[in-house]
Amino acid sequence: MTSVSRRQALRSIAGTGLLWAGTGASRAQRDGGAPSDDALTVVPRPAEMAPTRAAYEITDETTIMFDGSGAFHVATALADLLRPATGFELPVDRPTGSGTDTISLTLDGAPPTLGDEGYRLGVTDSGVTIRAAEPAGLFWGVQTLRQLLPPSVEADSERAGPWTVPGVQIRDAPRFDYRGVHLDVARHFFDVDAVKQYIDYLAAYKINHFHMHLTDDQGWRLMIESWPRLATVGGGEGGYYTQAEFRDLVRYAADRSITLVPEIDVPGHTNAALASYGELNCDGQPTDLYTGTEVGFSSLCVDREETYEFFDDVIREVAALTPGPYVHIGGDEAEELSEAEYAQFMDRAVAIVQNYGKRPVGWYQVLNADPPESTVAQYWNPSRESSLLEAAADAGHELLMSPGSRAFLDIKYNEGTELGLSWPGFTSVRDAYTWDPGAYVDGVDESAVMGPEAPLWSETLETFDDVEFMLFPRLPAIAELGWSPADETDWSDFSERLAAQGPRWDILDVNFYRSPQVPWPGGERSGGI
Ligand code: TNX
Repeated sequence: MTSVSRRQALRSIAGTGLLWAGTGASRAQRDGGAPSDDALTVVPRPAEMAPTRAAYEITDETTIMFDGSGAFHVATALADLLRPATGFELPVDRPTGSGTDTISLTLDGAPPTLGDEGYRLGVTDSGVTIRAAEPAGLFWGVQTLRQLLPPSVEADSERAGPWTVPGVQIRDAPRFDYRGVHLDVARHFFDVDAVKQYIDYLAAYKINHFHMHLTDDQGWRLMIESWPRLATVGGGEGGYYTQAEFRDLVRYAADRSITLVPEIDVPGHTNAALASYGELNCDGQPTDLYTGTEVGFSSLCVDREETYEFFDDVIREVAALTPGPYVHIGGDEAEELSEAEYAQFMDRAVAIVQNYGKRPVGWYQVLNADPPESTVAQYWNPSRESSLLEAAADAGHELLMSPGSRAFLDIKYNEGTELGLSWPGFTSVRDAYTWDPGAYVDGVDESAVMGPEAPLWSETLETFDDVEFMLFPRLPAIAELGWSPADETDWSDFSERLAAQGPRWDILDVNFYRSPQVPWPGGERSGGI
């Protein structure tokens, strides 16, 4: 780590009262050097992190203790994570005996200031303790512990230790309540196993919302029992999720502290629906299935009652499948409609979502229909100026920040990237990291921002290898912007911690982009992008 970043680490700790009695900023002078934070390459960077001289080695004597209902499933997740590579038994148990040689996960005694997702993690010579107010906080603490261990802990078969956790005291909580990543399964379909893998990646970087773009011109990917042809016809050759499969994904995400946000994109981006049911078209005739990449050419027929019966049925089923508070209704690029027609449709669509007890989310064009204040608007323009967004923030709307030139994970890294699009230019890893979700659009205050979300559109992505190549290493960049304090986000420090993730991805066999901006271990920095 550079001296600059180390200085920053000390400053942040000093500024937040995390220096331990008897150590203090003068420890370095007193005993000839503070403990090094070189091993503390955690991404996203914890809010407060102080290296200590302790170290704990996980051995075949280690027990995982849990305290409090809701902690058991996190303890099990930790055991599942550690057992393959260590080969240790790692029994999961309630607190017993001496309490030494334990990794202890407890919901007891956490200060309320930690919030729903915060945690404390402490390492002594005899064990590790993670404390949180809620299971989500414990789960994020476990993700931090994972990154404190050597990269080989990620292996799915036994590796040589030692499994040493460096001494550290961490107090951590996220900057934003909403840290999202999206996946477009409509342009290309990704099956349940692939999506679970994707969810695992999000969880490792403390992303807590997974937005699934389930429908578009090219495909309708979720079985709707009351309108089955949407999936069986509109799914085309790619396929769709049965409701049982989708429920499984919702549960898989929830087990990892991630809320699934389903998107049914209307009234545009609907060719797959229009091809499945003629009555959704103004002329009553089904369209042909479509596999191209144009946008803006399709629309539900806003003057037909069938359109609203269809949408009501769809949202009823989707709302029943997803326990989270949000249903995303798209609303982008409805270029076939006049402003009045668009508003006529959206007024009713938003009301339907609310009627099923959900909070509507729309791409920011939804603001053209003047929806109720509880509607969340997702910004995706590259521009830093938007009078529409400014007015929405003033009117009390909450906003998600997904600027196309920074947060879109489907944009090419540079002109040499074979996959991806380039409509907003290129987005290097550094570009993905060096912006502030709380201060991106002029005149929009951070208080109106729910958080960042990184969309991954799949027009050009046919395989899961392709998905991984665009996701890594920009996912951790956006994740850190969502989690870490704004004044702790420093590119040079981040790029070094990011570099330390590379060996983990190699072991996990992730197809990541080895950006020359990042000083990967063993690699030469070439100064490119
Ligand atoms: C814009 S962001 C779109 C998508 C494309 C994407 C490609 C938004 C609401 N619409 O339809 O897939 O750009 O980068």
